[in-house]
Amino acid sequence: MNKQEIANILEEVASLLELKGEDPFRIRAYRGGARAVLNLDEDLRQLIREERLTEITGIGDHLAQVITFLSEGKKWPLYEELKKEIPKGLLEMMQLQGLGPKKVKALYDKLHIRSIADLKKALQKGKLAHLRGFGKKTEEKLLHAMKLREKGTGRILWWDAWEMAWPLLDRLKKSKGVQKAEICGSLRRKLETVGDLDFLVAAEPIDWVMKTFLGWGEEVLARGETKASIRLLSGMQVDLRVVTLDQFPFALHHFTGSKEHNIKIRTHTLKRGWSLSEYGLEPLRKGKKAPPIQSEKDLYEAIGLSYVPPELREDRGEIEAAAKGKIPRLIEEREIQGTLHNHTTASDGRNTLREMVAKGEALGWSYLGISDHSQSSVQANGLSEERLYEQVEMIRRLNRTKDWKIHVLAGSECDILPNGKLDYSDSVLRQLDFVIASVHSSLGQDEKTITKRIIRALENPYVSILGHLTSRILLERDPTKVNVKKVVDAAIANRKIIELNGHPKRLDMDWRYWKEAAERGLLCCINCDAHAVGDLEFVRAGVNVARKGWLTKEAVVNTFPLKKLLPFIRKNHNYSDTSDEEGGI
Ligand code: DGT
Ligand code: CA
Ligand code: CA
Ligand code: ZN
Repeated sequence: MNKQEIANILEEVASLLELKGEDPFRIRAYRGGARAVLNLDEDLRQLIREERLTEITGIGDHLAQVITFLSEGKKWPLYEELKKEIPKGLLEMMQLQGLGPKKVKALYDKLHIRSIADLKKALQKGKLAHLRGFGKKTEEKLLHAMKLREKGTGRILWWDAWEMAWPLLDRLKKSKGVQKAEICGSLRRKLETVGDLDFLVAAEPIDWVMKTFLGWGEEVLARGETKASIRLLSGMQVDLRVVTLDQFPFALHHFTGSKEHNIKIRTHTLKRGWSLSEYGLEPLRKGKKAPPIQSEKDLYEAIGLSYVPPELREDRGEIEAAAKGKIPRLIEEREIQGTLHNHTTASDGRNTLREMVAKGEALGWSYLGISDHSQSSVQANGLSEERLYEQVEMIRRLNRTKDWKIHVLAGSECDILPNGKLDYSDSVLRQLDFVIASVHSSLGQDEKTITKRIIRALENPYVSILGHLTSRILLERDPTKVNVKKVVDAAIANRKIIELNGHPKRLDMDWRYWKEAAERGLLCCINCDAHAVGDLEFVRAGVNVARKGWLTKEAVVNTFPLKKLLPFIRKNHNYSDTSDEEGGI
């Protein structure tokens, strides 16, 4: 069992105990354990081997035992008992927005609701209205949450799909007879959510790899000589196609998609006198001979196009650009020099300032911005002015110690209040190195109001960056109704940066807007919205979708070295105010 799977089980046990109304202390311990496992910097297996698990904060003797047990693939009696005792549907119900363990328990005890399907029926019959603690509002919320869930059925976040897929790819590659193996489909194109996993393999003979693959299935959905589909225990569908080495580049291109890209490419190819299929390239007139093709790059070249990276294959002008040799050199993860949207234990983060800084340094970044929540975000333990000043002072001191090479920037993720004012006064904001302004409340405002609200915030001279434009949570919460074009116009006019929030659940502003916005001069900052050290790796998810948005390093301010970055994030500051406090820049 890998660390994701172990964390999932700990989390599930915590939820099951919660449903039983058990000791909150115990529940918190399992939940903390799940997080600790997920955030491990070191290799889990090595920690187990060296019996050093208990050195990790949040993992005591008991948890260490459980984790060791699970990692060896053994059954954990407590988990098995709980699963028998509590209907599976209750856990699924807890994933609905607005339904915590107490409410689920009440529904089960009083109305015998055991699944989302039961709940839907009860809602339709208006049965919930009489239950204590379930008003009209809760009913509406639940109906909406259910609709969202149905819409999103089957799709999962790219990040989760990737975690699931890469170990499988590894196993395919090691399987007997396999010459080449690749991930295809939306996962390879780095789409924000993924419907199923697609694998392509070149193998000779094919029966070994086929057998291995079918063995992973909880259920075999389809099987043929060269293709098969299975369903994993998690419910995810996985497709496999096996081809010969000669066919591999053609099949790789075909199964990477998108469908729209494929259709356009085929039309383009026909016009040039060739017919392209998943098996090869054939001349329309006899006598013509196709050049040797060993890679996708050869394939694109043979049909008169420059190579199109998978992220761009969405039929958004990439074929036209490739025909003119105008595919840009897309941004790469290694070009990122730091990120700015990061939380610490001062607000709702799980790691301290020092821990976050140490991780930033370990990643080789040259700067790290700290942007805890502002005072109105009470639920996120937002900082009062006084606490913000203390933090700024702490950061300045930390920079002076020269304990780290990385430079820490003192900022804030300042709420944009419902009327468009900021949550701190200008005299506070001007003392910061940068300000991210974000909407966290009144998400239901109509388009005109919320658009005006955000534009007003962008007009504040001390705001540097607009955070997660639409506040969407992928597969969970719809984006706000903001008019993106107007906000982008305002950002450009006020010379503000818009964030590309790399949190796998956000990826906001959406990649579909970036190409045009950047062409018109908008600058991007790829952030992690990190609430723990492990989250700093979300930068990869941000870079993925930045690439889908055609962004190059010139359009992304956090590829700039510190000296070049500062004028962009503080351009309206009066530099004399901040005197020599930033020594060392
Ligand atoms: P997903 O799974 O919904 O996230 O999206 P994809 O793009 O992975 O779609 P999937 O798994 O149905 O198919 C994988 C690729 O196979 C797809 O991107 C392009 C290719 N493909 C599938 N069906 C068709 C088709 O009807 N026509 C063409 N030209 N290509 C197809
Ligand atoms: Ca797919
Ligand atoms: Ca598929
Ligand atoms: Zn936020």
